[in-house]
Amino acid sequence: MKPHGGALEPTPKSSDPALLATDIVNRLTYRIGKDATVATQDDWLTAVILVVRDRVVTKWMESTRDTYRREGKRVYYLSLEFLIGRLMRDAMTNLELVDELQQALDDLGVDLDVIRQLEPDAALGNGGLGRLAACFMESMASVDIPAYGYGIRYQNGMFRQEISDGWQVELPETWLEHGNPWEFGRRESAYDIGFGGSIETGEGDACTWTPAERFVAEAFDTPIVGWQAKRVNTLRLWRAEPVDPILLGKFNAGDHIGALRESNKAEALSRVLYPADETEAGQELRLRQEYFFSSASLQDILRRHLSQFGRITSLPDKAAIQLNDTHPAVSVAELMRLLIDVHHLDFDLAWDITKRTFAYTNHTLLPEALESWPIPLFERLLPRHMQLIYAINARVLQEARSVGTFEPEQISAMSLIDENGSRRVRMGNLAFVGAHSINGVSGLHTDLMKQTVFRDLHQLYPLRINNKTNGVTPRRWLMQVNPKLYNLAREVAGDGIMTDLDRLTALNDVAEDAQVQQRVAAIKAENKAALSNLIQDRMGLSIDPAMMFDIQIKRIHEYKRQLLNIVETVALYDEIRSHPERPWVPRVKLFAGKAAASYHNAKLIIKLANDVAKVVNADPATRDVLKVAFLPNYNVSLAEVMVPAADLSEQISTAGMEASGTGNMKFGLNGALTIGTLDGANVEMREHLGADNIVIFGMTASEVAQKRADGYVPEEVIAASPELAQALRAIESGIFSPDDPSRYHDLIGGIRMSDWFMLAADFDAYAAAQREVDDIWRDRSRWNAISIRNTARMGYFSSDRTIRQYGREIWSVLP
Ligand code: B1H
Repeated sequence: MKPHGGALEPTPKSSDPALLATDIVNRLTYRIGKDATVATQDDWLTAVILVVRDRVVTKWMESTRDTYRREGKRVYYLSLEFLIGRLMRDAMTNLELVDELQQALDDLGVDLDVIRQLEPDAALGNGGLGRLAACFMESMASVDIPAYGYGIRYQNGMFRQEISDGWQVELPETWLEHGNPWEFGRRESAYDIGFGGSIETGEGDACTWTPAERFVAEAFDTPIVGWQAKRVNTLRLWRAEPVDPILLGKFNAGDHIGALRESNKAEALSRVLYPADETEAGQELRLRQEYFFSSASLQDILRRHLSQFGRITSLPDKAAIQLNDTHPAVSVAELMRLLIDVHHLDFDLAWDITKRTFAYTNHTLLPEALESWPIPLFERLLPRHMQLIYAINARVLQEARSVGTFEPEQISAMSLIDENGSRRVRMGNLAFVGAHSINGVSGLHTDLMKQTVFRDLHQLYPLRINNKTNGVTPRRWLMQVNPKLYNLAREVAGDGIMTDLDRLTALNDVAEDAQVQQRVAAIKAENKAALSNLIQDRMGLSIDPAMMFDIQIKRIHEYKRQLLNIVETVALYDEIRSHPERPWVPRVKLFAGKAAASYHNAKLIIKLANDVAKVVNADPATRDVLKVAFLPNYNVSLAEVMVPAADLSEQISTAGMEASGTGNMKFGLNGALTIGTLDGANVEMREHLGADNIVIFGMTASEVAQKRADGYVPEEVIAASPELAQALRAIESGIFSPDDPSRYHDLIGGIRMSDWFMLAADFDAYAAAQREVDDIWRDRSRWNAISIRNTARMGYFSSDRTIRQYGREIWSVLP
C-alpha cells in the first residue's frame, strides 16, 4: 500500500479552545453522526473523549516507536485486576488540556462537569490490589518506563451494590453497554489458548500438547497517558472468542442452541471479574481465567521479543514480567512450556530464563487468599503444566536437600505441592521459585512474609525477598480530586510537585501560618459541602458540613474491622444519651464498601451499619452531634469525592493483617488525620508524619500474635470494659434490629467466643484514641496544622517513588 498522503483526521496538535471546539463538533458530526442541536450529553462525552484520544494516540505512537528504536527493556505488568475508574479527566489532566477543553465546551454550551459524570467507571478490580495496578500504570508512563499492562477485558466488572432495606444487593455492572471509546480492538493480535487433552513426549525435554478445547484470545488496547504526556503506555486486555463461533454441523442439523455451545463457553472466560477480595474463588472458571490471560500475554510478549530481537535467550535482558499476586502465577509454567515445547530450549536453560524474567509481588498473608488448586483439576485442565510443575518441584527440593540443614517439615513447606489432606498446587510457592524477586508491599508486611508464609523458601533463597512500599498517583489523588488544595500546594511548593512529590515538604513551613490554615480549612469545607450534597441527592440524608467527617471506605472484611468502628459508634451514642450536657464534638461516621456476595458476616456488618444509622439518625437527643451513613456502591468515582472531604481517616485493621493499604495514603495526602493501628503502611506513615500527626492505637502485630498464642479470652476483656459490654449487649438484644431481635446474635457471639480479629482487645484503646481525636478537633488551629503537615509529608507515598524502586531494584530499567 502507498503511504497515506493527507485526508487523515485533522492533525491533533492545537490546544486553542476554538480549534478544540471545532474538533469536538467534527467528531460529533463524522464519528457519531449527530448534529449539535440533537446531540445528547452522552454524545458530547463521546465526542470529547475522541478528541482527547486522538491527541493521546499521537503520543502513543511516538512512545512505541521510541522504545523500539532504543531497543529498550519493556516491563510487563500481569494482573487479573486493573481498577482504572474513569479515564477522561486523567487523560485531560496529563495532556494539560483541562482549562482549554473547559473553555471549548463552555463555548459550545456543554457542561464538562456534567458529561464527566456520565463516563462509566471501569471497575475491573476489587479493591486495593486492582487500584494499585492502575496507579502503577499511570506512574510507569509518568516516569517514562516502557510498559504494558496485561489483563482480562471483563464484560462485567465489579458488581454494582444497591442497599435495599439495609442489605447489600448485587447487580451486574455493565460498563461496556454504550461501547468504550477508549479501547482499540486488535483482531490481528489473537492467540490460541488450549485446555485439557493429551501429551506426547518429543525430542529432548520437549513434548507435544494436543489440547481438547481451544479458544482464541483477542486483544483490546487502552492507551495510558503519563504526566505531561511524557509517555503513553498500553493496557492490553484479552477477550475470549470461540475458535468456531457456530458449529455448522450442529446448526445444519437443526440444533441451533448446541451450535452456539463453543461461543457460550468462550464468552464465560472473559465474562466476569471474581468479586472475591482476599478469599479463594475456588472455581474451575477462575483457574481457566488465570491461564487464559497468562498464556495470551506470554505468547504476545514472546512474539514481540522475537520479532524485534530474534533470539529467545535474550528475553530476560529485554523483558521484565511482574506477577501481580499469584493470580498470574501459572505464567511460570506457561513460559517454561513455551520455551521448551515451542522454542525447543532444554529445561535448564528455560528455567534460568524464566527465573531471570519473572518477579512476583505478594499482597496478602491471609491464609484464605493464598491460592492453591486441587491436583486433579489442574491435571485435567493443564496436563502439560502439571508435568512441568512436578519437574520444577523436583529440582527445587533437590536444591533444598543438598543444603543439608533443612528438616523434613521445612522441605515439605517449600514444596510446590501441598500434601496435607487433598493434594494441591501452591501457587505462591510456584511464583516464588520461578522469580528472581519476591516483594511485599510495606515494610511490616515484607518482614512478616519472611517469618510466615515464605519462611523456609526465604531461608533457601535469602536474597529474593525485598520490600516495595505501595504508593498512589498524585495526579489523580491530589491534583484531580482536590484541585484547590493542589493549587495552594503549588503556590507554596512550586510547579514541580507533580513530578517530585517530596517537594510538598515546603508546606511544613506554613503549617502554623494562620492564613494558610484558614485557606486549607475553607478548601476542606468546600469539599465536605460537595460530599454532603452527594449524600443528600443519593440518600436523602442531610449532613451539616461543619461536623467532623469520619470516614471508613474499603472492602468490607472482618480484619479491616468496620465492626470495631460500628461498636464504638454504638458506645458513643450511649454515652451521648447518658451525658447530653458534655461538649460533644459533632461527628458523622461515613462508611462505604462492598462485601463479597458469599461473605455472610461482611454482609451482616453492612446491615448493622444501616440499622445503627437508622436509629441514631432518628434520635432527636443525639441528632446534632452524631450521624451515621452507609453510602451505596463504593467505587473509584465515589472515593474521588469522599477522600478530599475527609477530616478523619479510619485505618483500623487488626495489626499484621492489612498488607499495606493505599486508602490511608490518599486520605493523608488530602489532609485528613489518620486514626489507625500499627499495620501495613500506617507504620511508615507514622515515621514520615511524626507521631504527633497521626493517632495510633492498639496492639502491634507481634502483640496480636503473642495474644493468640497465649490463649486469648475475649469474655475477660469484655467484662473489664463496661462501655464495650454495654454496646455489645445493645446490639445483641435487638435495640437496632427490633424487626428481628436475634439478627446479630451470632455476629456478636463470634466476638465473645473467639474474636479472631481482636475487636474486644483493641476496643478501649480505640475509644480512647477517638476522644483524643475530639480533643485535637476542639483546637482547630492545631487540627489545621496537622492537616497541612499530613499533606506536606506524604511525598514518599507517591507511586512514582514506588515505581522508580521497582525500576531500579527489580526490573533494571532505570539508571
Ligand atoms: C490485597 C488482595 C486480593 N491483597 C485476592 N490481596 C483477590 C486477594 O479476588 N481475589 O481472589 C483479590 C484481591 N488484595 C490488597 O492489596 C491488600 O489487602 C492491601 O493491604 C494492599 O494495599 C493492596 C495493594 O497492595
